[in-house]
Amino acid sequence: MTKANVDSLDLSLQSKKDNTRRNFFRKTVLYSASALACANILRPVKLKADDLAITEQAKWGIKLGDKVDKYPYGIPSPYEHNNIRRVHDLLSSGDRYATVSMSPLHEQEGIITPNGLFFSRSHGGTAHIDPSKYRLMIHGLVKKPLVLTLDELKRYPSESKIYFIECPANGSTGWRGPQFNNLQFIKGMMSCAEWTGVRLKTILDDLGLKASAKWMLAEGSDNSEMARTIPIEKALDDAMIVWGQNGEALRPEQGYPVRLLLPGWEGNLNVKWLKRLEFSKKPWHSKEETSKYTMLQANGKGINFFWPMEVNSIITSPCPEKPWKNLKKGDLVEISGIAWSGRGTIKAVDISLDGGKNWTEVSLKGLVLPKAWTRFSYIIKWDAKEKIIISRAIDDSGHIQPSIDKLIQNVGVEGIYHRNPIVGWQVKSNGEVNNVHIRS
Ligand SMILES: Nc1nc2c(c(=O)[nH]1)N[C@H]1C(S)=C(S)[C@@H](COP(=O)(O)O)O[C@H]1N2
Ligand SMILES: [Mo]
Repeated sequence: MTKANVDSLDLSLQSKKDNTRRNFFRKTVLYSASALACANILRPVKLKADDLAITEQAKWGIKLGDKVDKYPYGIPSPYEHNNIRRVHDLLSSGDRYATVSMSPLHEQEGIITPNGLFFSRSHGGTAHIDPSKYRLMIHGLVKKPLVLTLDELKRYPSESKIYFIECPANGSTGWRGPQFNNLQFIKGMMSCAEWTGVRLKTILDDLGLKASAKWMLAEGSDNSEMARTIPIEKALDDAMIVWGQNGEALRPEQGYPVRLLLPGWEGNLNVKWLKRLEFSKKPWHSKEETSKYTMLQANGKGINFFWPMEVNSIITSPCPEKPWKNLKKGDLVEISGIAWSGRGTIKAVDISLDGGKNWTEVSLKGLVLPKAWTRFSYIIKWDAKEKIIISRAIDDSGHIQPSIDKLIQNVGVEGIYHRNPIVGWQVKSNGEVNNVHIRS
């Protein structure tokens, strides 16, 4: 086992050569955009003045609806029954306590994952903590060690920030081939939310960190007693102790009442049901950073302490669960997806319709925030021909998604963490979508 600095094994640093290639192929952008300017999204149809769906009173409008207070806590429309998290037996070894329930990315709109759909990964089941019994201990190399209740913790000034959380194993299910023909099971080990809590730096400024403190241990109080060591630089940078998730208390699956949030870093470092932060001179080498969560390289050696999630992207529409239906040649249709990077902000996303020969820079829509999901969109004119549609993201730290082959050269095939290669879908002439393994 060797230790290394985060940047010493660079999975996806953009090379000069890649830059030139990108600029060359970008020249095609203007051409394709102008070709679309004169087309319509929907073909005009003849209006039917006597369309019963419009002229007759609908059956849901004849009677009164539900009483407005029927659901003190609202529930989704019963027609949205397919928009649910899922566990796959292949990944759960028959056990629903130490596994992952994946987010339905094919149903995801925008960049905020609803709380009931946030992916849930636990090593010892979902703990339920009575908030009045909750305590957080902060000790070790601090001048004023203390134990906080939840009310006391919430007296610190709060912030709300949008960040994704991604398990480093996300993508591993598609790494060696198209094992699942399904977006949810390929990329559903991630979600994005607005988190509310206090910056860890605010607490540490208050308690007084000793100069010798170089590492922080974060420990959970659940059955797995998940513990991870975090370098002090991250603790003093953007780390947060959070109690809010999309405008309400954290969900039990996300660590109610309090979790650690380390924006952009491996999911497992975001310790849930947080009970203790200890500051020390040296790292701990907990079970999670020796037996798990090390980064296996091509030479068979593992690196421990490999933190940031790499720049990445995935097309969410179309996808195998959401094929293109009833498209006619000449129709305009939107390709949409999510890009993200644990190292910074998404700078650009390129899409190729031919498996990587030609690339076009596409638009980023809505909020473009550091360490948060970013939506991208590209409207094409459907030509009813089979395509391989893939995306690649570039972030403002200079990283670009590598091809599968380039990543294999760097890290070999055996490991399962930090797999961020360019992936995508085969879209058939009838609009059906399949997972394909694109080697180049
Ligand atoms: N206490 C504790 N914290 C934990 C875990 C756990 O099992 N126990 N799982 C970790 C892992 S492996 C991941 S990927 C993230 C998942 O966060 P989520 O369940 O909120 O999506 O939580 C991390 N924090
Ligand atoms: Mo994880």
